[in-house]
Amino acid sequence: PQRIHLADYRPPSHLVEDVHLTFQLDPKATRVTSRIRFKPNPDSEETGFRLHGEGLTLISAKIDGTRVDPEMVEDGLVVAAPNDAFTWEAVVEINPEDNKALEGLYLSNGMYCTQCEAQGFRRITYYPDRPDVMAPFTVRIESDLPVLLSNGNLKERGEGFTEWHDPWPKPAYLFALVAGELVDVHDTFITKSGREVQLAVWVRKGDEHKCGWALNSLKKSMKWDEDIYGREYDLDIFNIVAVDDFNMGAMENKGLNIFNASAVLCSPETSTDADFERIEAIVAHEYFHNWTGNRITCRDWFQLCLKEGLTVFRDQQFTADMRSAPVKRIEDAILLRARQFREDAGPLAHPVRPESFVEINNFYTVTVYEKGAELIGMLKRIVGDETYYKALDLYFERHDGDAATIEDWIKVFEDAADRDLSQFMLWYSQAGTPKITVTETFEEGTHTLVLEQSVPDTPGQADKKPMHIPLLFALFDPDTGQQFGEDVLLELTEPRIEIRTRGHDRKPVVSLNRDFSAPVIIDDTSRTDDRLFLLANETDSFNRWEAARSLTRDALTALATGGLGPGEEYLDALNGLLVDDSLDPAYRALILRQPSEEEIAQAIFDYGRHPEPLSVNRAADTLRARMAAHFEPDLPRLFRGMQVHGAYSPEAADAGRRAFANGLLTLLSRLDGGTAARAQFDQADNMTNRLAALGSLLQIDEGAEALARFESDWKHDRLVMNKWYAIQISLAPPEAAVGTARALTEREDFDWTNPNRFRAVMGGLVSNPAGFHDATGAGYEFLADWLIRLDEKNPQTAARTSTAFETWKRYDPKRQDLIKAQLDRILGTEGLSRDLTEMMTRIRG
Ligand code: DPP
Ligand code: ZN
Repeated sequence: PQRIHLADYRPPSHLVEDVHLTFQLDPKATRVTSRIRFKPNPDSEETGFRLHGEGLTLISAKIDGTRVDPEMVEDGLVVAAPNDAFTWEAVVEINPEDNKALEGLYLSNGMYCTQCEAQGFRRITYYPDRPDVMAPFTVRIESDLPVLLSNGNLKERGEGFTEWHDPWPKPAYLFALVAGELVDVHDTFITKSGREVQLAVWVRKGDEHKCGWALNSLKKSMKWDEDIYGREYDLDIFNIVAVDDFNMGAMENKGLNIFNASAVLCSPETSTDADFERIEAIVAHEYFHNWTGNRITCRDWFQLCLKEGLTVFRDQQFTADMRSAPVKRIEDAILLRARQFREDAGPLAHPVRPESFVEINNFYTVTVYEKGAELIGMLKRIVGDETYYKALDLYFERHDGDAATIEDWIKVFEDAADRDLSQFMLWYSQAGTPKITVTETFEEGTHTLVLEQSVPDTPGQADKKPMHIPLLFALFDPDTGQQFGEDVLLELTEPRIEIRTRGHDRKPVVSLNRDFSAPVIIDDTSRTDDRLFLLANETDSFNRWEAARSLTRDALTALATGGLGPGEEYLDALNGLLVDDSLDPAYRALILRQPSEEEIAQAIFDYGRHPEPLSVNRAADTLRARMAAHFEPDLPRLFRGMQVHGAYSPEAADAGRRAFANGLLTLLSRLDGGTAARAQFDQADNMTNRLAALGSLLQIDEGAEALARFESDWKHDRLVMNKWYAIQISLAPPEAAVGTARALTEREDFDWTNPNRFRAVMGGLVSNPAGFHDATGAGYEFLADWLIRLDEKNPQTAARTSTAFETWKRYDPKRQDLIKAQLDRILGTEGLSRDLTEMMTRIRG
């Protein structure tokens, strides 16, 4: 397959003035008629006229009304075209029913829908399918189905058809069409300039009661974007549609967002607090794309982080405002470290703006999204809040209607802040997580802090330059527990700096990278007593949590490698935080939450040893047991005190209490044999408490009865059953995990072409590392079998799931051999997709 390079970017040969599409919908033979007005692009040196197309049956083609006979090439067609403007007309036929890749136009449970990002539009008709070609679209849909939707405003509706017009020029990846037997739940929003917008969430009949939260989240997002960024919505309609079969979480198509049902439908009985929070954030994310993505789009797919990093940053700000900012910061850091640091440390490491790819779908990654968002946060911290919003205003003013680049983005910051940010640009081009080594010396009242930065080599990149790293830091007085002076924002630009302070009686305590100001690894050589000090005295809530986290990580790492377990002092300190009622319960829940087994495995590997997944699993179990024993005097009272009474509310306050209570329940279950968990399972009126109780029971191997009850209560609800599938695999005893997963795939309702169901099983297994890494290799073989099978139908989801193998070099030689054999087997499969071939090749290294 062909590799595409950023350096080869050339402006398109032609621009599009407008697009008319007519769809005659039919499950097996949908006709798409296009009428497109092209004109030569004055900024292009390309000659020749070429359109993308994939899997299309061309019925007829005309240029200016005269039939032409295009030459078919690998990814489309080439045809002789006039030197000035002309009209292209084509009729093609496509087969939505056979489309299980879920890209382009497909059928999901009898409903037509589309997914065009990144390159799905070329599976609908011939077109210059690249984001820098933007045009207004008019779309006519012909079908007997009752609901026929497309982008923009509804122009006309008649017997068996609708016609839509989207006046905002857009790239083809934002095109959308939906048709089916849908019902809507609707509302209105009045924009700040007084325009009324019709809002609707479209679902299958029977799901109406699960739409309210998404609709409400949409209204909050619209208001927030007006208040914080001054951005107003720009059409008369905003539609959201829930689809059962969807590769991603959701898609920001102009005026017609299409959502994975799991990212929109929710109710207290069927959804957890985490689902509510996630749905609120995804609705916001897709809505915010209207400005950062749609009005200003990407020039090419290498610039994906331009819209995704910024939009993730905006949805993180939104969640912080709707809920708790400190809790959100910690959650984001946990995710970043668990998934992005891991990506950055392995064979799939790539820059936030990649320089080449084979399949762009493989670059919708945590690096582009989450690390991309961290870069925005660092920019904001470097230039300050006021200048940040000035830069954003300038961005919208200067680039509205553009297909822009990262250079354009950085330029608005340079102009608004009047400073040179060329070193900061390295964050976009250098892959790998920077590491900062800390050394402290204390002599005759002088404290010296030495910080040295380095960026590790990553595939295809070595010998990196020093980065521009904003580090928020403070010094504490060890005697009073007070901070010396104000926070300082250090801007590290050199490979090494020294910070010297004088006149101390005793060595001060350093708190570095407060608020997780930079996505870096601090090589943490600080002593246990410094961390215990920060646990007690740090006023930055992130670093206070960080102190607890790193102590827990050390305890687990020690336990897993045959060392001593957690010290009394540490357990006492944790206990002190748990009973401290001045602390937000959500925050205490985070203090209590253990690092994942994955994180511990990585920590052991970083110390230069191969992690043994079973030992890590046992260490986690031992630590829980020790904690339960140590906290026993306070546990029952704390647990009771955190119960929420009254009607269920998904808002942060109640959700935080439930999160903490359910963390406590896990410990309590080790003391009472599951009595409290069983009672909670029976009495819960919401999914959060029900699922948490089930989890607690499964962890002590007492879950069988509850699992059966859960199934009989919810077998009619696909989304709830995905939870049932996942939890019993992820919490199975390691030796039973693969068997459980396999047995579930043999069930009647294991519809593996549904990405959510497929992920429930494969994701469940992978999140049970001691099960997945079973020493016989059974887990590897099972996953490989399913990747090969799914790849034939849905390469995108197969490729995404294959990242489970990205950590393979972390494990012992025997496991490495077993995994390598599976990688080779997959690679040797005939007809393997471009997606999975690229992933396997990169992972194998
Ligand atoms: N729908 C995906 C997202 O919003 C891709 N744009 O991130
Ligand atoms: Zn996005």
